[in-house]
Amino acid sequence: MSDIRVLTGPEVAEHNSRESCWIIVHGKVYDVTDFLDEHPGGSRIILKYAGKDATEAYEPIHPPDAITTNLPVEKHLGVIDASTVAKVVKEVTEEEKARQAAWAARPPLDNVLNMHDFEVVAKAVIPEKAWAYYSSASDDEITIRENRTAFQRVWFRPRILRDVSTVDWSTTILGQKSSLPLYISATALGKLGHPEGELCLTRAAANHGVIQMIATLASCSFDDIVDAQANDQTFFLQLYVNRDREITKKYVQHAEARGVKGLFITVDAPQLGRREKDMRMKQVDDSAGAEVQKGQDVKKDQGVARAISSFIDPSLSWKDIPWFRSITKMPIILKGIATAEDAVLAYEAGVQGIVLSNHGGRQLDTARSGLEVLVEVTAALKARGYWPDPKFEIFVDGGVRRASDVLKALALGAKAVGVGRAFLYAFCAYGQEGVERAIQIFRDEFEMNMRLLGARTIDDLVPEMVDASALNQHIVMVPQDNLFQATYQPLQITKLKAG
Ligand code: 173
Repeated sequence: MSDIRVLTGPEVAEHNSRESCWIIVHGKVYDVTDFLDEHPGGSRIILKYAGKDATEAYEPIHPPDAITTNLPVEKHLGVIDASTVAKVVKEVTEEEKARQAAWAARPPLDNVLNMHDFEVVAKAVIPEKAWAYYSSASDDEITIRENRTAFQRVWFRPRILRDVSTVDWSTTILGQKSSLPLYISATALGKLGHPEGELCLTRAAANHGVIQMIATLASCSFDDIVDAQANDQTFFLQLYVNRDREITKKYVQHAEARGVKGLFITVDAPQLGRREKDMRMKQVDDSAGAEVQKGQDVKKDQGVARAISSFIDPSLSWKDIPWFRSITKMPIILKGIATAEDAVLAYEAGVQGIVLSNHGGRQLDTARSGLEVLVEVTAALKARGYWPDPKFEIFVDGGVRRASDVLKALALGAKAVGVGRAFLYAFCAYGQEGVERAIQIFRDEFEMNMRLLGARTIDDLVPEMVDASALNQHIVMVPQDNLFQATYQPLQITKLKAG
């Protein structure tokens, strides 16, 4: 006889209050009453599902094992008898109808010619909440725009008559082969935008020899992603450091045991930036909240990302680097360096690389672009005799949408660049196939641009191939990037309540 308790829908439905709150997730029933105030996203969102099935809301935002690891076993009440749960005929909202229509009306993939096209399609087909979370950046969103315009302040100095009948843009990143001089950078919560989430990236990357950086806060679990590994593909891991270092240690060592080839520690997010598009979406949600939540403590103003980021340790410091070295043999890379001073400290701390990044414009607004920082970093490292050093690689991310962007960063000394949102939007719009198409587009652009630049291999990309003299001039006339201007959605201001 099985001792697993089987519960019915009406039984669960009785526990629909702050005093007794049960929820169903993936067919199992949990008593979360005592957990309400500990929930990083606030109690209100759980209370919305009190006595009900919360799976749909839970799934994109939590790793599959979040509930089982956070809730003591005695709160795992049993399984639900599915036949007793009234099938909720979900009302199809106007927003949902519009999205379904947009999905059906997506242009054929062949019509997608560049990364901006993916962004337009993604915006039309994903839930508003997902769009708000992905596209948002901090404060006035100056830095996210600067990430694009910085690339436009660097101009090419192409060389001619160099027999470019064959060109080769393959490279190595931290000693790992890569078919392109870029990697898929970490972005969180992939299932908000596509039901298969980050696995779309994994499968496409495997087919094209591209390296994927797995995000700590991916919607798919780390093991689901690594289990999908094919063609000997390479993974890196992006790490948010937990206040509980034992958790971090276990996670890092598990990743190493599973063959991950580089540990990218995020160092620019001791607290998450205020992303107003995301926060406004939360206000919309809240105003639709149920009576049961009125007057309860809610972390109202945070948006999706801030709600789930409370485990990140703001006390992380340079003193922790030797500890990381002691727990793993993976190369360690600091992601989020924004000055020459810190690049020098990173080199002296003995890490294997740095990512010059402003977190896609999502952290400190008016922080400079990674591309601009690159120029001062290479100069400072060179002046101290630290660089070039084959054991220290410099990466740049933020705003990369074209192979020409990548080539500029490489000419200025980057080993490779990270591409986050562009691939995210590709899978939101077309799943795995979208990511494959995005990689193909990058490949076509590399071929053409390297020929036109007179670079046969990555080694031919030298500083003399670019004019970066305007890079740190923040007020200069730049030609408009028409596609970007047309697809980029400006911030909204608050609306007066209807009287
Ligand atoms: O940029 C982000 O949104 C991000 O890095 C993050 C951090 C914590 C939780 C979710 C996402």
